[in-house]
Amino acid sequence: MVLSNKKNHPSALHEKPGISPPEIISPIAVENIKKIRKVQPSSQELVGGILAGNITALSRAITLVESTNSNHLAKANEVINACLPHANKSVRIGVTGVPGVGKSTFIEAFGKYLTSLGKKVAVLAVDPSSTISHGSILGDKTRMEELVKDENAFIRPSASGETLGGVARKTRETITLCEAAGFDTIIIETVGVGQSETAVHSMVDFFLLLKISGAGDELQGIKRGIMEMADAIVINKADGDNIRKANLAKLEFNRALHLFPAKKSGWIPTTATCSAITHEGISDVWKTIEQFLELTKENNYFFEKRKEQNQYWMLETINEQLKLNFYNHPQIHQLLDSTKKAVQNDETSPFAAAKLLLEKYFKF
Ligand SMILES: Nc1nc2c(ncn2[C@@H]2O[C@H](COP(=O)(O)OP(=O)(O)O)[C@@H](O)[C@H]2O)c(=O)[nH]1
Ligand SMILES: [Mg+2]
Repeated sequence: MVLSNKKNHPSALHEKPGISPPEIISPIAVENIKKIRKVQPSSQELVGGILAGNITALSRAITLVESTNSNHLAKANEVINACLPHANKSVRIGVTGVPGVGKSTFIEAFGKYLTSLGKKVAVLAVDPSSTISHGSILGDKTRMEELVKDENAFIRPSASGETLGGVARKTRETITLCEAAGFDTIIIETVGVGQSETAVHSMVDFFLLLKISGAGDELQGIKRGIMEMADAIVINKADGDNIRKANLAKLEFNRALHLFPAKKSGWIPTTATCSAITHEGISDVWKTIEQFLELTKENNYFFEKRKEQNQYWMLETINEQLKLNFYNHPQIHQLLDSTKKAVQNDETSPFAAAKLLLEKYFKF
């Protein structure tokens, strides 16, 4: 009885066959989109786009720079060479400091201040550890919420790579592309661990060291080399109860900086305090950089340093390529493991083994 009832009275879910709806996505459109996606823009098209300030073209070219595919790299080189005459008209600022000091928050506040002055700001990062942790990329994006939305700002997280040299080369080339796209202020954040500061120092005009106040032991644990590289030391988080301590830290750093030999630039490094949260002192950091630019352009140091940096990067690229070529050579790759073991077991000296491998490599 139940069954027959169901037959006569179809369930509420039953639908009468009506007019069938048109397909939402036409298969022809899908094919067309696929075709467009496959057609990569030529290097001339990319260059044209970049010079017109097109962000999509800029991002695509950076992706080529970051690629490991040799065709992509060849194309990237074409694009970079065509962009070079249009690059160079910028100020490049490096920002370093230990994790947690507030670099990303500072860059957000500083970047917003610069765009309010009508500047076009590109933010890049050198973080060779990001391939492992991925942490800083996520951190940066959330710390720079306002700057991400700013149409006069461009934020590109760190290129991934196995070596600092690789990441640094990609960042160097990305600077050229950003400048050709019309970005006049390039900010490069570095994680403040390992050797990344040295790499960043060698690609910027002005090097800013961010610090926070400690418990009166400001100078402990700070690497001498980093203080020597700094053009300005800025004590961040100078807000709330921290202001007094930050001012004391500033005095202490000021005293310490005077013990270093004079810089080739003729610039005397400055100390200041700021708060990336309240924005107190942020505009003063820019004033300092302007004074630095005025001095170093007048005494020509600015231009000389950029020339030196170009040479340095040529040599670094050669070193990097030679190393990669050696270690990626299939026969060397094979021999390396057994030779390493032989060295470990004292069967041969490290120097003799290295010499043998190099001799073999140059004969291949
Ligand atoms: N009170 C205060 N906190 C800050 C300031 N700048 C950054 N912070 C906080 O410090 C933490 C680390 O900041 P972040 O920008 O990620 O540091 P980074 O690792 O150096 O990039 C975050 O919780 C920020 O909100 C500041 O000027 N004042
Ligand atoms: Mg950060």
